[in-house]
Amino acid sequence: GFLENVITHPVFLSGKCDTSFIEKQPELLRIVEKKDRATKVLSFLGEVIVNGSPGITKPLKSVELLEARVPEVDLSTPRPTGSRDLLMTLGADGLSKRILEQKKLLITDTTMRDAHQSNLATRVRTYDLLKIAEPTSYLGAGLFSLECWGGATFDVSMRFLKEDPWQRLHKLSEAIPNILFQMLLRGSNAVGYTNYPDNVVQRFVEEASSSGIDIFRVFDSLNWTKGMAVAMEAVRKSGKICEAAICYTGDITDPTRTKYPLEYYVNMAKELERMGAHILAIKDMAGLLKPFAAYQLVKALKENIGIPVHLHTHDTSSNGSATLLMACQAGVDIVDAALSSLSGLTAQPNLNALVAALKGTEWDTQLDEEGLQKLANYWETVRDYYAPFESGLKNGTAEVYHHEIPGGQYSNYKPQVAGLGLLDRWEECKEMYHKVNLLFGDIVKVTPSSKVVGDMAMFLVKNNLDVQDVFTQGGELAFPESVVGMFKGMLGQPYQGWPEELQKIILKGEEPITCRPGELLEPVDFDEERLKVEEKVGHPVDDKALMSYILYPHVYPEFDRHRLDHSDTSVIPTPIFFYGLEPGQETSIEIEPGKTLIIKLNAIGKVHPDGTRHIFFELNGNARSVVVRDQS
Ligand code: 3PY
Ligand code: ZN
Repeated sequence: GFLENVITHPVFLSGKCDTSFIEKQPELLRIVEKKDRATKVLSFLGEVIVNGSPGITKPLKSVELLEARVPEVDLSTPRPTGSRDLLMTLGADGLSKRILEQKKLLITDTTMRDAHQSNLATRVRTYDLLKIAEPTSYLGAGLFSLECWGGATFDVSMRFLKEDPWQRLHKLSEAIPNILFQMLLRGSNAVGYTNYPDNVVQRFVEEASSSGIDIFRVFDSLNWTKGMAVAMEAVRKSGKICEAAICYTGDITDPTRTKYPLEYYVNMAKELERMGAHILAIKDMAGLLKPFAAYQLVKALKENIGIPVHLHTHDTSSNGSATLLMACQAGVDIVDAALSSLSGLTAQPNLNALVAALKGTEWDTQLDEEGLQKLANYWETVRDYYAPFESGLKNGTAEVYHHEIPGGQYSNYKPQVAGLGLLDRWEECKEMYHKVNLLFGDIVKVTPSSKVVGDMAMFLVKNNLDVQDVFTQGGELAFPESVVGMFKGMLGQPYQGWPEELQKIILKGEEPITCRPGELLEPVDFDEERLKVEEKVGHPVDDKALMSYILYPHVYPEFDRHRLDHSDTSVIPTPIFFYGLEPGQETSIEIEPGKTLIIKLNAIGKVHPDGTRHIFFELNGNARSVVVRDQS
């Protein structure tokens, strides 16, 4: 090892050296690096083998999972040109016009973001994304865009997967240079759950843009356009495509739901067009846009605005495909769908089926059906790795029209409910979500406002309260922090304002704000924050890591700690990462291009009196062991 290298080194043996000795002998350090990384990986694997993965109560056996077959593409043939090449030549305005000129339906593939956010609790790892990236750039070259970043992926990748979201984006964009990359940006909430100062939102957009994002879908969780302006301007300034979203809620075809009629959406769309949107998105985050409503809405939007319309829905009810087809008939320009094996349920409708349905029609997508099937086959096998994160839904449910829980929240809400020990009252928690929405005045529910509704619903169920009790016992109740913040105005203003009596009860005398929260927040001093984080983690950080820290000041240092302790574990194959190895099982881990560790688990030692175990490995043929504390 390193020590051996040092004490046997001639300079060291001569005694003519001080501490600069090591610095002057770079080869010694290289050995440290190499040996260290293997040890770090082994310590991580030992941890997983003994104590399992956090949050996985029913682990699978990695040895029983199949290796996903990566479709073969002839990499010696030139990569087909795609939508990104078009953006390069036409610019954002030119591309927006070009979209309007074509008849075929354009498709965004959400497999790499919303589909797994909705169906697999956002857990899909960079490892699995990268393996299919290059084939996607060939077989999916006709896609309008790949939604592959933003939303909850930023947080979850660091918090639970212990990997760097910026590195994911960078590597994906290297492998897929020809298709537009799309991200979901929560307006002033960026990729977080709270309002950030304007200069943070601006800097975030700059970093994301220079890291490979081409289309920013910007929304506000209360449809408050004032809360979108800073992000939209930043996107326009970056030269990328500003796609502004109207979030759809309620039901325009139900005469009893009067708060959000068709005109409400048309007016908002016109305003977003005036604010500089290149594309208008209908963000139907819960899948509430029924097929005939979709026809009406798209038709009205196409008649009233001059920019392309991009429809995003969720298939929670299982009416999703019908909604897309009706939108198509009404003249929608682009729709979101997910590769079949990750589609449906709370995620997007089935992309492969949609392409087949439109074949030979005037909207024919001209996509490569066979190629897309190969991509879907890959994801079918990969999905099995993530079985513990499935939502448990086995079929679509029209109940979503009642509870209105967004697709991306559904697979999170259930584990949260379980975490509070309320799983036996799951039905009640869904019903309470509905009641809380009405209590709050029937608001737009999407991250983070949807999380606030969920927090309040769980709070009431947990404390055996009903919504009426808020009015009679409100004074004594310690409402969740997120609820107080929202009623204070920290997520912006809802359409027609907050219910006044309720707002008074929740704020307990505190005055709400009605201005843009970003105006009140001090701009972040990036140099100061950098000093803070560098002191915390003990090493220099780059601009992207600094941004991760500013957005997630508690999560980032923990993630950084993991990387120091265990090295970059995103290179570990997913079944091994989550479920470890069985005695006798072998795996290979490419820690960097051309550098592979062959690791075999030989045996798991007995528990020592101090609660630790020895885990015996073979690393590239040599016996190695690590000591792990058994937490059981
Ligand atoms: C997110 O903000 O992550 C969403 O997917 C909202 O629909
Ligand atoms: Zn969505």
